[in-house]
Amino acid sequence: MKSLKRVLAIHDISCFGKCSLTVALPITSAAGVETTVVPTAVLSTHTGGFEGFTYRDLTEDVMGIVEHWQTLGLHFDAIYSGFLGSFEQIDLVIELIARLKSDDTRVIVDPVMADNGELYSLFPADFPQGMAKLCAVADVVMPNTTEAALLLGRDWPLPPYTEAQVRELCQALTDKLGAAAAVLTGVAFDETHVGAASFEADSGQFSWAQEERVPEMYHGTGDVFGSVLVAALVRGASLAQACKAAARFTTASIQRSYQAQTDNRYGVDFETGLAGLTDLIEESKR
Ligand code: PXL
Repeated sequence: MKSLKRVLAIHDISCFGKCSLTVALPITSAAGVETTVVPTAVLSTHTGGFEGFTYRDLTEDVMGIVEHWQTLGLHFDAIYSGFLGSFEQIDLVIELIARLKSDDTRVIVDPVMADNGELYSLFPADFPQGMAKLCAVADVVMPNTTEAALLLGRDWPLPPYTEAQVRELCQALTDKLGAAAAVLTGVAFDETHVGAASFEADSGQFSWAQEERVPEMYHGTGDVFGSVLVAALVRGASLAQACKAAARFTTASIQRSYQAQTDNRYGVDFETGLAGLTDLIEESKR
């Protein structure tokens, strides 16, 4: 038997609302990938649309966890970071990567901080500069179009986009941030489809995955997409294949929640898709 691939997921735990670790853990595990976690904070809910949520910061615990693991000599096939609550946490994750990364570890950074043209209100205006520092140590950066614009210090380009515009944005992300590859989410070429695009700086390979647009926004979909992307990459999919699998799985999850008419803040029904996830990833590789 071959041993399982191992991912380290660094996100908060939003106890209710299906995002960050409550999404990353089940999805990567269901994809047959061992999931190790560093929880950066515990919140009663995520911050998108709920009032009065609790927030326990776990910044102080992170380095102790890392130092213990260093005594164990653990190997990670991927390190996947998401929502981080402060500049201090960004610096800690940069240090964690330096200490735990091996030559063959893929570092995937989702610079969670903005959507729909706006920085989330809990972050200061210079937060994108901190995230850009973290992106510089990533193999793959995974912003949505708003985050990409903030990272590059540009205005948010209103969708729909042209192919040339998306390619230029992806290339600028790798050129200016120093990451080897970029996956751009929230990419729409017309009114009825949406998906992701990917670009690899070394080969210049650019590709995209488009799915039918559901006319509703749901919380946590970036984390669903990112978790499938990471699982597919460590299972040997190319970046373009991993994007296709992630877009397909995320859209199917959104469609189920849209049909069930659940509250947008409560996340999407990814659970129903878990049993078929490994097959979906393997099919994307053919
Ligand atoms: O899904 C990203 C995310 C993760 N964690 C927390 C959040 C958000 C997005 O708003 O608030 C706490």
